[in-house]
Amino acid sequence: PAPRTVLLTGAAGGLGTLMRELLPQYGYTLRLFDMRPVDGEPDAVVGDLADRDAVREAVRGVDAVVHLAGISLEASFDKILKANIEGTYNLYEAAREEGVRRMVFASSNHAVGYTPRPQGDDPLIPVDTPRRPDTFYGLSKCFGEDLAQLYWDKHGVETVSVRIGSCFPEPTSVRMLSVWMSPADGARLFHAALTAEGVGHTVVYGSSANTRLWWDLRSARALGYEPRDDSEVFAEKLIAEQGELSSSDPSHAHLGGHFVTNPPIWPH
Ligand code: NAI
Ligand code: 15L
Repeated sequence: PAPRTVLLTGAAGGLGTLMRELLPQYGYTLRLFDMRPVDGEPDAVVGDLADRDAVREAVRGVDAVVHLAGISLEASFDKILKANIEGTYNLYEAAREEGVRRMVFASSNHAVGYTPRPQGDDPLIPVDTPRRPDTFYGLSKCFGEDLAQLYWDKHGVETVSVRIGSCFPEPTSVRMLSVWMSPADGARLFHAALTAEGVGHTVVYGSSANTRLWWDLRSARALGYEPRDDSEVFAEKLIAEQGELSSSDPSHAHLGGHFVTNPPIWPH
């Protein structure tokens, strides 16, 4: 049966706020979890992924989890270790113990951020391209994908790992013309990831059907995802303001964009 009750971790964040507005339209009842209070949601569970009892209680009785909580940008290794690596482990372990069968993991393009971006007629980047994290943050997403694979192979917990490009109401940079996922397409993709059958552990890229797309959406489409948006409607304005991406600028040479060159985390 399709999941109906879904735990949304990271519900107070940017993507969590968008998804808690959009996902109920697909018929889900959401349970919200975040270490910060969720605006206007007094029933949201305020808890830290580091608190194993709180995490276990949060997953009890849900059909599926959409896991967005964590540090969403580069940070010190110690912070990433706690929130993204140990936190994601705590969540999967709780899911296993409570019999939750379906997870959707917010991975990131920064798991493969050092991959040179396609230029000209170069082929789209496949989903099985070798991982090349561009940050400790991206490294934690590689860990999450491997953790998801382990919990499928060993425990039968299914996951769709979504390597999200940039999910914001509008693209705000020329790079985002390639990697943008509209919030509405994000909800379509999460819905497909929650309902597709037999996913085992499947990795997909998360973006809209952008004219300037850099990666291959076939594994996402195979779940039933049909993106409806294209960032190209924003292209003229953004390119007039910022210019085309320069092929010689190191911060535009890779999928991860400025995560490759910035922020400098060493020494930390
Ligand atoms: P965000 O930083 O706005 O939200 C993350 C939320 O997680 C925050 O509300 C924060 O309080 C919560 N959180 C952090 N550590 C926690 C902990 N230890 N326990 C409980 N809650 C904790 O990030 P955003 O943009 O909403 O992203 C959500 C997820 O999607 C993140 O995992 C991020 O890495 C991933 N992602 C987002 C992209 C985007 O375009 N927004 C792109 C690629 C990946
Ligand atoms: C991410 O992984 C971040 O969480 C998000 O804030 C954006 O920076 C996005 O990648 C991006 O690559 O634009």
